[in-house]
Amino acid sequence: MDDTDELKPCDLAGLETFEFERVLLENTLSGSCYLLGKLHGEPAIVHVQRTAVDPSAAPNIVKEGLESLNVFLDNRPYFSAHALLKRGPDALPDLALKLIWPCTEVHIKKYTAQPRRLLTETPALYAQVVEPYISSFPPERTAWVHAILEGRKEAERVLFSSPGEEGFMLVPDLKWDGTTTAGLYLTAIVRDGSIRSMRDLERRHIPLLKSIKREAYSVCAEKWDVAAGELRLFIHYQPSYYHFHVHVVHVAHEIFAGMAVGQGHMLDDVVNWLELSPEEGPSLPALMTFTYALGTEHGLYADLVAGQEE
Ligand code: G7M
Repeated sequence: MDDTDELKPCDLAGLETFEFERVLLENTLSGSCYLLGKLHGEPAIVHVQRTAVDPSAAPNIVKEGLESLNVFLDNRPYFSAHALLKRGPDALPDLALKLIWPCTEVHIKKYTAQPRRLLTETPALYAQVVEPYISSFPPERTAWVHAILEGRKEAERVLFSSPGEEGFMLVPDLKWDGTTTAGLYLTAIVRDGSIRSMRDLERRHIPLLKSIKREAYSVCAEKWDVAAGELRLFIHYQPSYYHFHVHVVHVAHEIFAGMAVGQGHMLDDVVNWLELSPEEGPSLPALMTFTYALGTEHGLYADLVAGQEE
């Protein structure tokens, strides 16, 4: 969640005072929704989602973990039922909740259902529209990144950390609650704030990108017994914040918008572009034209459309 640094000691515990305004987005696949409302007088987004079922816990749940069962379809050999889980000290959580509070207009736009359209960004359009947009990005939007890098937030969750300009940190992504290995989702955040997106990468960053890959493989093997061939390492363009980071996601993870063609770029491919870049002058990521989809409410959308038409 953005702006975690600014969280006052509110918290999810104050949710009973949440004043609901409207549903921003509904996802029938994950059975989740984003609600907009007010918390302690300030705008808030609450993401409500059913927790994933851990396959290793499922047999026991089915055998002895159910409090009640309501069969609503009986058409042998097909049966469907609603069930309630038994309470108790070992009970599994029913919901995974996330809160963005206080949230901004940018958050509201981001999580509002909206059509997506394909756009083509040439290097000229990058210089004219995207670069100024990135430069004007308020520093508060990445306060949570600095809080992680400086060890003020999420310190107990850090999986790997290396110091210096060429260092980075590996942490579980906000989206992963750690329940299932198939949902494994980590983020590698680089320390060098001058790399704002994939477009800023140069040949000299190859060792950094390779060490992200190496450490991600090693952490996932040691901690979750997940092999290199089970991991998809990729970069978003456009990302939602401009401090360079790499997504590390289990190959069995449900496909989501950020994995769509155009939006996600394999880390290995990006390393290869850098290896093929000229020794002098701009690197391939700076010279390439990218085609990707953007939500029509995205801060870049209108200017990119206008720029394309010129
Ligand atoms: O590449 P893109 O900018 O789209 O992805 C950003 C990633 O950062 C997403 O996968 C978010 O879930 C993740 N993320 C965002 N925030 C605000 C946090 C946070 O506070 N902590 C962690 N660990 N991950 C975050």
